[in-house]
Amino acid sequence: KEKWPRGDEKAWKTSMRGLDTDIPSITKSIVGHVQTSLAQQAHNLDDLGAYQAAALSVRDNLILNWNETQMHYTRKEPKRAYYLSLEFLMGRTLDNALLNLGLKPKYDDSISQLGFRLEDLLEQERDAALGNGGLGRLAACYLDSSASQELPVWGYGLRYKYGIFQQLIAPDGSQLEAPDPWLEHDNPWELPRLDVTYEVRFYGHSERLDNMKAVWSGGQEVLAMAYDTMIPGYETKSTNNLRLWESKPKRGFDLQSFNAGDYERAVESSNSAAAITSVLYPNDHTTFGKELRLKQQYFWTAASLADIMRRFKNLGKPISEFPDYVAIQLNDTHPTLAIPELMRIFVDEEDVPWDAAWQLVTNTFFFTNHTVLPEALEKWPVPLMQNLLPRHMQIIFDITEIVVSVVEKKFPGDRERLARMSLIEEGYPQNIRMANLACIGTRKVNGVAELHSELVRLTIMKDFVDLYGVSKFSNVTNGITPRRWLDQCNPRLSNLISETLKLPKAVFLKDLYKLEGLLQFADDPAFQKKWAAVKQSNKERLAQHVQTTLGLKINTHAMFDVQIKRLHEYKRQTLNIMGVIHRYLTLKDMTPAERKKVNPKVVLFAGKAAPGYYVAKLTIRLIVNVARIINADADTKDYLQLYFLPDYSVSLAEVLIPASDISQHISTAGTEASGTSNMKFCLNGGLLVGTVDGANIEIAEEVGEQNVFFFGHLTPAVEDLRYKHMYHPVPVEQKCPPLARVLNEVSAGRFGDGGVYEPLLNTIRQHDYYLLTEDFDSYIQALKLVDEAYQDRTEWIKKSIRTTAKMGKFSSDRAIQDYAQEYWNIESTKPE
Ligand code: B1N
Repeated sequence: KEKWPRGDEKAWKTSMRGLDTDIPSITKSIVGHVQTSLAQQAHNLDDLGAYQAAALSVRDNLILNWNETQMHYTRKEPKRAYYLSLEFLMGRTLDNALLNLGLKPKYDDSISQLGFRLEDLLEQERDAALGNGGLGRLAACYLDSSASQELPVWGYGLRYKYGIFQQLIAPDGSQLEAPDPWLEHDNPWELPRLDVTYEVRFYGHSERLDNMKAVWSGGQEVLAMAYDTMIPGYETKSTNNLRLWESKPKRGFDLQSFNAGDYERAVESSNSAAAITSVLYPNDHTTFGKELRLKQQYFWTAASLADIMRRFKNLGKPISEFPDYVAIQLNDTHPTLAIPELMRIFVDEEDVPWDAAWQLVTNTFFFTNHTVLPEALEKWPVPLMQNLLPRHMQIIFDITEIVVSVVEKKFPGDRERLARMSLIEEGYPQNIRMANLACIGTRKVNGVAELHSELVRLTIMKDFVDLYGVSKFSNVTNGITPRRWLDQCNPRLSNLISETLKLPKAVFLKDLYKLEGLLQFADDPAFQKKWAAVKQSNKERLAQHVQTTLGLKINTHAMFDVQIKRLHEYKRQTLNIMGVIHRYLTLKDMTPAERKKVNPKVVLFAGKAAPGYYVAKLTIRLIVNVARIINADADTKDYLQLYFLPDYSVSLAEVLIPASDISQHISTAGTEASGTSNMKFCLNGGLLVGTVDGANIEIAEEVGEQNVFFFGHLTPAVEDLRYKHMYHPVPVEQKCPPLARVLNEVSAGRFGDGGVYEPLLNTIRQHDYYLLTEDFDSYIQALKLVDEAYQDRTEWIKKSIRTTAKMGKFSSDRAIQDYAQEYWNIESTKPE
């Protein structure tokens, strides 16, 4: 063995840095970074520079903890879990890192000494927005919970040069997209790993040998380079890793072996190596079958598996022990190619016999499904796969043989069943069903809320439940990290809770069930007053933010009603805006004296639409233009205000959520797998208006139905209603006159742009696939109950307190414990 350390051991030992945890060393470290890392000086340092220096100083601390944690893992050799996600919606890091390290007050002091304000510096940071919505933010919460619970978990993803697009609103109210150059100011939170690179092959040809083996050669090779982001645990040294891959051209590009057609494509800029990780695809819940997207998926899974394999091999264990050291969670079907890729590594490179390799693979992977919407289920055309990944196509065909033989054995002669379960969907072209592959290649499959997991078993995975039995299919209800979604976004509330429960924050931030202690204070008028004051100051903070960023003046003495999420027909922002218009028309019908009795309300929307999703974009345009009319109407503007806040982001959510009185989660029953912002609002004392869908149901179970505002048809009714709409359509005028009135006002141009909204209105008038006409009446009724409940402010505050108190279940710590114990079989372990 090599001598360690090299050179003079004493020189090493006496020179090792420790953490900067006292104010003088923190100040020294920040100033040191100003001087050397930034090459700036006190006289020319602005907020951005000060942010960068502070970030670099915090980063030093993170790196020291990271080094220790990773060294500990290397020595201890625990089983590790890897979370493969094409999206990680991290948001900002500085504030979170300071809170997790427990150093926020000290940095605050130190930064003030240097003449800056920590709050201002925090605002300098750009969001890391490498995700579309809930699925990506869930991955981020899970990393926080894994590190906080000292679990050996790494994330693997892609380092997109451009994250989710920036949303602008054009003068006519429609969405415009601009690129998100988040790396422009340099990203202090990532460490480029020039020495961690792998070659990834595309195209070429695969020649079969005997023993199910093959040799894959030729084609194009690109380089994957690692960038590491430190993931600090809360109140622990444990600091995990998020490894993101960047694509780079490899020198000695083998263009020679390309056939003429491939050569053409190889020189196209969109297909060049660097293009692979250039941009996050901004579509959720739709698949396009674009080659670049498939390239992203393979590039990422191949690099991640090569890295995992290298780490495993360093252990010197026999390959048969792979699943004893490695668990891999597939975040939706996006990383499903990891299944044939690991087969390729085992069979072609490690000489493992096919059947043994299949055993190892199916004991390594776990699969989470996040949606049952048919348009979201990934399928890849066979010819595309064949051309891009010829070896994987062979392996997929060979795995298909496994499916055929087990199905044939259990259900002899049931050809229809076989056709449904096959990995290959017949057609022109044939398609590969990634969800089927993800199911048969993994040990367990889970949905993300009870109802959703049930629907997974009853619909998309039904045949597989028949085959494997129900125990392979279970549920892990999603969760959110209370560090970011309580303490960081709502420090006033976490302070109040801490003071009231006489507990250090860390106690309930690590064990969210502790919030139940608030129940005994729900009837205490002094506490209620403080509770209401926190909500009020959060409304003012939001109003201030909107005033400075958009120049709009929000009435902070109104009820705040918020819907923030991706724009999608199934999420029914249209139902909300139609409800707002209905409210406006009702107000207009009233006499001034009647209006005076109405409690003022501010309705806030935010969210992005996929750039190619016409109806969703039209919904934004309608909201913006309705807002213009309503907010300018002297009769009603004191009672109803409407805003669409552009460019929704994690950072904006952190300001919006603590300010809400109610939030809307109003998907057609059975369509929203879970939802996670519903949990965030409730944790911050906002009440929920929602359908009986996703995690709303479990929230109601916890807080009691009397504390939520449920409406709408239930899941079992949806299918029949859709059938009726298809074959026995009833005009809206007949079915739901109040909604018909709203639609007609929009059609008639009351909110401008006469005619342009017809395609949107027609989705309701014609098939009404998402059943707005069925749920509108009960929706309006629910909002009326909200108004009535809000009149009795004391009762309202009690509901709010009780809601927060019962959010224990929705901590992502609980969800991660479930994955760690029931799926990955990993244990906590920490340095020292
Ligand atoms: O995943 C979240 C859930 O809380 C939401 O209910 C669910 O809608 C969301 C294709 C998706 N499902 N599917 C996606 C994202 C990107 C993409 O390219 C699909 N996102 C969800 C967390 O479980």
